[in-house]
Amino acid sequence: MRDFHLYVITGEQFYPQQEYLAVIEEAILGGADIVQLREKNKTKKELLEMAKKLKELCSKYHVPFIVNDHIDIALAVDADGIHLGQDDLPLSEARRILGSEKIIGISTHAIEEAIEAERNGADYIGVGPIYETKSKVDVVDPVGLSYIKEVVSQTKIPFVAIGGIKLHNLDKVLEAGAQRICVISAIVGAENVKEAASQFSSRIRAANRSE
Ligand code: 3NM
Repeated sequence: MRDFHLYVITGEQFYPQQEYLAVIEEAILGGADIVQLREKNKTKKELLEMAKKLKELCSKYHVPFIVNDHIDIALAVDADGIHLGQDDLPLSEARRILGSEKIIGISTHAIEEAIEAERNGADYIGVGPIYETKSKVDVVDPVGLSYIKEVVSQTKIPFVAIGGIKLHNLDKVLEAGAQRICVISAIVGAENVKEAASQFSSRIRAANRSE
């Protein structure tokens, strides 16, 4: 897996007046270097159409394209990988279906889950929600910065910090040890998506350089 630093996820509720492809293209132009399709209120048919177009867009910019939850859609569009939740298909099954070349990520909310994901061969994990978020329903309470520190000290797996990360709290997340940041609302819901992505990107890169 090629490394990345700014992971952007779709969220149609944040740009009701805009076309998702245009929003995601702006995010990529601003610096997003991995993209995930995650829409919880769409039919499979709708998701498949979105996935096809997003895959094409991401390929144009050489940005990996990940599908949330739906392994059939990931396979159908030859996505670069899949992102799983704790209650989705087990990692070993996903790996068997997708093979060793595809990226498999999994959300984790506690150190035991992070250690298990690493042991089971995930390519990366989500670490969150760091702060409160309205972008995911039924999510656990915020885990805070301490969870980032635990993951840094107890695992070697690449991770993205996620959940309520905004420009005003980004520095704290980076200082806690996150090198990769995952964002929905603060980027796709921004008035100027490209500018928001660009600010996230340059601050993450600067923090990674100064380590
Ligand atoms: N997963 P925003 S938090 C999709 O903790 C998702 O696993 C989370 O959206 C986790 O950047 C989250 O708008 C929502 O807070 C992130």
